[in-house]
Amino acid sequence: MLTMTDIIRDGHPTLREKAQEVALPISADDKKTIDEMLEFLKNSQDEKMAAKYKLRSGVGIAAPQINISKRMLVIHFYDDQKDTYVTHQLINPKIVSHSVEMAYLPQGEGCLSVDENIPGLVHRYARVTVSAFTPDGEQVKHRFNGFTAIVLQHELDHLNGVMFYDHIDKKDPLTPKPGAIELK
Ligand code: K2U
Ligand code: NI
Repeated sequence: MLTMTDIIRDGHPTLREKAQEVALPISADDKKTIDEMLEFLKNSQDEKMAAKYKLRSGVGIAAPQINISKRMLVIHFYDDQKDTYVTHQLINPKIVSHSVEMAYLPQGEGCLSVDENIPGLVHRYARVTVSAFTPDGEQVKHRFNGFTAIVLQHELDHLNGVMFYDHIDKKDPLTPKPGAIELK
């Protein structure tokens, strides 16, 4: 199982690389990796497992964060509005369209690969349409909004060597951009 020792930290060159497309059909190795990434998120959200293995809670993870420079990401979290889990294992994901409108989390963002808190608003597209492949090789298209859109864009940034704090306005980190939606 993956633990925090498998997660590389800010400053590691892999976090600044553009990750490589995954060859399809996905290899057994890549399938194992993307399943371990999902297992990590589930474990990190399980009180007992997180305490036992000292896991930081995560709602998303991208392969470069475990030093695998491939275009694979996983998001997994409980959506209490829909009363169900949101779970996606996406291979070679691509934003094919997005809103003009921007959105942000009022508390800012964190990252499993960044140990310190970096305050500041991260403005992202409020809605994105993503084309990707599932581990079973099916091509899918998802329209994400709200928190899911934020998580997806945070993870997709990792595939392009972008860190969340790259988006923070250095001069005015805590001022929302005009028209941007504050997400609860
Ligand atoms: O990619 C990662 O480092 C995982 C991040 C993803 C993320 C952070 C902030 C905003 C959206 C996505 C971790 O999930 S950070 C921990 C966390 C946990 C619950 C809610 C928000 C952030
Ligand atoms: Ni991150």
